[in-house]
Amino acid sequence: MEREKALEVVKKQLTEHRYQHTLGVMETAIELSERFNADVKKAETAAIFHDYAKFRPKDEMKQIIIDQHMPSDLLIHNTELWHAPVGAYLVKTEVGIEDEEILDAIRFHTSGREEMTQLEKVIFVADYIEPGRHFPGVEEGRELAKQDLNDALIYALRNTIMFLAKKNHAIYPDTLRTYNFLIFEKMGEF
Ligand code: DGI
Ligand code: FE
Ligand code: FE
Repeated sequence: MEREKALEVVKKQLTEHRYQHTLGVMETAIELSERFNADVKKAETAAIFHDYAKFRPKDEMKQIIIDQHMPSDLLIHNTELWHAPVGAYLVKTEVGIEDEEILDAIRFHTSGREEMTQLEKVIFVADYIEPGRHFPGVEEGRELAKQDLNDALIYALRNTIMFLAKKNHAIYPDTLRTYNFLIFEKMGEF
């Protein structure tokens, strides 16, 4: 889908603030794809649609998780996790995007997963470091992403895990699995 058309479609689903975030993720994802050899066009499309389901009513998302046999452990965890897999489903059924690599990048953009593709990593990191993000540590994430995509990803995961743990929130198992996988993989490098 052409960029202008895709942006027009997603804009209707988002607040102005979330739309500006989406533009930031798009620009960052294109940059990272060029730097780390992911498919630039797929990254653009995945970035544009990554938060497509962000403002769907919780009961609609819950029903989709149940009906589409998505992992049921999602239902006991933070509802903020739901828009990623539900977004992949809706982007396929409502927008008509069929490319499974793009849909997986949307599906795993919040939790991550073991053995992420380059495209999935690019979207995850771009979501974390886009220019509109302002939180302590974001600048270090941006610096790491200039050199090493895995290091930026580990950093984003570690910060998210620590942020949730400090607030006494549960950590979704896939988030921890992603972190552990990357750490073991990195240890294997030495
Ligand atoms: O949709 P965005 O705000 O752009 O970013 P996102 O898709 O990464 O969602 C971030 C939210 O998801 C944030 O409020 C924390 C929450 N979250 C991410 N990972 C986990 C999580 N919540 C729990 N409980 N466990 C997680 O592992
Ligand atoms: Fe998101
Ligand atoms: Fe986002």
